Amino acid sequence: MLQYRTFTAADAVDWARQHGGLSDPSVLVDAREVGDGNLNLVFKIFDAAGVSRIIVKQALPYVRCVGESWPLTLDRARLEAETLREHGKHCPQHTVNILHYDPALAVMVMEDLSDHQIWRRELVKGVHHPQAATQLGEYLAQVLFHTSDFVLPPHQKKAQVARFLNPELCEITEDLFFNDPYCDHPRNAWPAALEADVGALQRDLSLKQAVAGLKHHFFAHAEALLHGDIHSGSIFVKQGSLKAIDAEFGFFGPMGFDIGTALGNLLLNYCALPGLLAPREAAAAREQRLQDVRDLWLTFASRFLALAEQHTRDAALACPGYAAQFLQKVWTDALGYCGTELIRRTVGMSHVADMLDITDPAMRTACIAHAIRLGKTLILAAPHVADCDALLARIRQNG
Ligand code: SR1
Ligand code: MG
Repeated sequence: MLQYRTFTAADAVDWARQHGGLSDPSVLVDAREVGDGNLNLVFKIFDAAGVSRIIVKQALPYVRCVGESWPLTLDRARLEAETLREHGKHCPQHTVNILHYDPALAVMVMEDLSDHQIWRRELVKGVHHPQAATQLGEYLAQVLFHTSDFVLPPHQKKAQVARFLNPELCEITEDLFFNDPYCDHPRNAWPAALEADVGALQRDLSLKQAVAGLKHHFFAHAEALLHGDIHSGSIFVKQGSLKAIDAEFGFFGPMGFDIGTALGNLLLNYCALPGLLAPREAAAAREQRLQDVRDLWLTFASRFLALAEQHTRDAALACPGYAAQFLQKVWTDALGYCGTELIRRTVGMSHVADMLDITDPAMRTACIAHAIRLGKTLILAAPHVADCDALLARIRQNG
């Protein structure tokens, strides 16, 4: 039985040779640690020509971006590998392929996506991928529908819920999304000029009640196997292709959380664009982001409804009109969660490159202020925003 140890580059090469599935593993000669996320080690494994061929990812026993003072379960590697494998069954074209997983070492070997780019980096540069939002809507519809009660028999569903219990990673989300930004917490950070805005946010009782409702729903609604952290940094794109990665936050939760997280990151970019690009380019890119929002939701909703018409296993859930009614609730939840993503990424701990890369401090502050305002509006207005057109109108009104 292997004992856990932190991989060196040489270990990663050796592991990729054993488990990468190459017909001639000896071509793999070198590794570079490239992880820029908050939690894990990620090695690219190269052949002699310097071409990256395989990825080896290892969970550390703590939160990487904080250090050993914040321990974290190694079981998250299992949850990530199994979530991605489960999602890969339902949407292989948009899910990274996991080639091997080792529980003792908390190591995964996966397909190399070096011909793709991280979507957030593209959005920050103003590079448009016109099919990405539609593809993300397709991914979310397939994986959420097929892991829900619309498809899984009750005993199987409950066994899956148990298999994907993820209390430690969920607790991170519970704290970072729904607690920290609304109180005085050392993990929070915002520009000094926004002190009054954040103070008002933290004293807003109606807002805090709405956030409590979203947190409670996150605790209590095991609707489908979520990705759990589907922001634009967890998505690789190239023209015509999209792949979801990084599913260590996977668990059975409310569908609106995944959709809201995805929409929230498009809107963070929307708010940041005036600080990232020249005015004319920023205005054009903002229209593209709004189109992305529309494409994502409309694709998700239409694919979900089509799947529900063809495949609903449960007699009660198959009742005509029920799937559409359910989707309306998912939409309302998604808008609320979208608002919490905007606020936790600007007031809370995990800030995003969309804002951090704005070089002019005054402009950065203005963009962050916009995201906070929009987040607050969405959380409060979610039950009154009937559809995508109403959402886009609210976003435009918000500045
Ligand atoms: C301590 S982990 C902080 C954030 O990084 C991950 O990517 C998740 O978004 C999490 O909330
Ligand atoms: Mg991640």
